[in-house]
Amino acid sequence: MKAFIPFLVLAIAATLAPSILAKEFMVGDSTGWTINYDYESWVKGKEFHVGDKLVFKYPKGIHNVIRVDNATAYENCLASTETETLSSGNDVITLTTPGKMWYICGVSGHCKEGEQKIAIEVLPQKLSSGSERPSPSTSASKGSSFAHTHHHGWMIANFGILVMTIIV
Ligand SMILES: *[C@@H]1O[C@H](CO)[C@@H](O)[C@H](O)[C@H]1NC(C)=O
Ligand SMILES: [Cu+2]
Repeated sequence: MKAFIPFLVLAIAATLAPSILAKEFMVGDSTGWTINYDYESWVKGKEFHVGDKLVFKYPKGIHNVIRVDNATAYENCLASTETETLSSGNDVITLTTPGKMWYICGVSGHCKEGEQKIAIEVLPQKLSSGSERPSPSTSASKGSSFAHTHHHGWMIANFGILVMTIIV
């Protein structure tokens, strides 16, 4: 009976496939968020979907992350005064809406001379791959609800595994 447990775990994981598709992108990979790095190339070939996360990692106090409103502001490194500045050194941004997104470092000169800026295109939420079931929640457009599904899914999975362990 114990031999079936891995299969049960797999079966549970498969039913949860849509909720574990969300990806976390470390901006700049091991280099992180800094000046004189080619973020344009880093973005190339990557697909960003609603529900995915961008992680900006840098020594706290050295850089920051500010969202800018449009391509013009991005080109000219103009941060909107209304957007919040992230400065924890480990800033996680969950992509919640499809469309273009622009982020820059607000430290003087870093965006303009240091090219510390990133522009991405966010695609709609990825739901179907790896699952043949019709998706009941295709209309979900908010990344936040996605994050909840994610957590819930794992709680259910853990509970399922616990129950199976007790039964066996
Ligand atoms: C672009 O964003 C800037 C900065 O927030 C703003 O001042 C400007 O009006 C915006 N331009 C367009 C075309 O929306
Ligand atoms: Cu900076």
